[in-house]
Amino acid sequence: MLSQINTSEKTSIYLALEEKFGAHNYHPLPVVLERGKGVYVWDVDQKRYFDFLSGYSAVNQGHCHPKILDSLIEQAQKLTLSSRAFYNSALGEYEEFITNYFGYDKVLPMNTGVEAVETGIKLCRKWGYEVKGIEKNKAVIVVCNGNFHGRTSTVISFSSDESAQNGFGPFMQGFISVPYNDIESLESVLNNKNIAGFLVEPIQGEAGVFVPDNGYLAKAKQLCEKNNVLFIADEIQTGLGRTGKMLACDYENVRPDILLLGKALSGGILPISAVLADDEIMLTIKPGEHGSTFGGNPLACKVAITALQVLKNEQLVENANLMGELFRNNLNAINSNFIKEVRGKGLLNAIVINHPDKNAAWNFCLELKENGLLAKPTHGDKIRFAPPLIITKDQIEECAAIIKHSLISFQD
Ligand code: IF1
Repeated sequence: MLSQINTSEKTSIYLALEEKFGAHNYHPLPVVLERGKGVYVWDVDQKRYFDFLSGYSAVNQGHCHPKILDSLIEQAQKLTLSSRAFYNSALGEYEEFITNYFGYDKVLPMNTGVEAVETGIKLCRKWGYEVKGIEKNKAVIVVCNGNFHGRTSTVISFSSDESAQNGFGPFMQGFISVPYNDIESLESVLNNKNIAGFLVEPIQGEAGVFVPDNGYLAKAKQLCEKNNVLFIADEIQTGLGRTGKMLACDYENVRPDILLLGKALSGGILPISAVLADDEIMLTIKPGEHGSTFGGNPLACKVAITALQVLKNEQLVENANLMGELFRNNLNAINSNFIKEVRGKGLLNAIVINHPDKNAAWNFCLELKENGLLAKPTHGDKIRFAPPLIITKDQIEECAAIIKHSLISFQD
């Protein structure tokens, strides 16, 4: 039975406000969230849901984590923004903390994930000219088909998604796209003297949680080293414990030359991103050549330190690994012909829907919503399941039961 859109009077008021006064750049599920705590969110009618999107993996630590909030509130009453025209008492402490945490010489602090991607591109190009010796304005960065790295004009220039590009040209030059998870294709382009870097998601999130073959990342890194090309890992969604390792690259012991982080770096409290690299790369950018108004603000620094401490102190990486395996086992045990595939690592998972109706995934998410679980389709027939990493065994089993129950009623 397809779920009728069932919205309360109060919900409808909020939907109408966004319809009338907001840009129509999203098509959200018809639910209006008002409060979040841990793995739960509540709508304006005080109905509780399991959040299986986690703000697109920004609330790995759970909604409104008390310790991260305390850091926010304490710093917010002291100094929120100094600008980088001056030093501030939180930035150096944060820079030392995060570079030790991930084992890099330096960090360039930014705000959104796509700003970290743009920064990584600029760093890679600068290194290409000043260290590798690439001819000026000839640097090329290799990317993968099916990538998602954000929505700025440069970044959509190398998207393979027509809807991400349509109407937004002309596009930035200097990118070559190869099939994901295809070492031969990557090798065939890397021996070009103008190649400066390879930008890759260790697992492609938006593409529908596309997990590459074991060994792909390690072989890609080896090829990059062999060809003096920088390996740039976009861990903005896969990083910070999401896949059951601190970084998804850790599954193959790959150390990126440039590491991009975002989202859960703040526990979903405010936009914080970071670019980590060693001196040979990072020091190619000189004073005044890059930055942003809020990059490295003291509020973000204190929040990020606590968000990173929470990941380790609450063993969220280990929990993501264990709960992810339990979740996939529960889903596979449902054994429904509606589920074509269950895939993922840690708590970054997705199911591929098997149904003739192109709206099946959307309608199934409406059914899940009715039954108290929020998830959203990606690219039509895939539904991503990514709860906060604090989720417990009992909650995983309760959610697997919700999915199973929803399947049965959906297919009736
Ligand atoms: C939307 C999903 C999309 C990202 C990776 C960089 C960024 C993202 C691997 C940019 C952002 C967000 C953007 C959001 C939906 C969500 C997303 F995969 F996570 F679901 F779009 F693909 N690298 N992903 O995933 O970070 O600038 O957004 O902070 O734009 O709808 P941002």
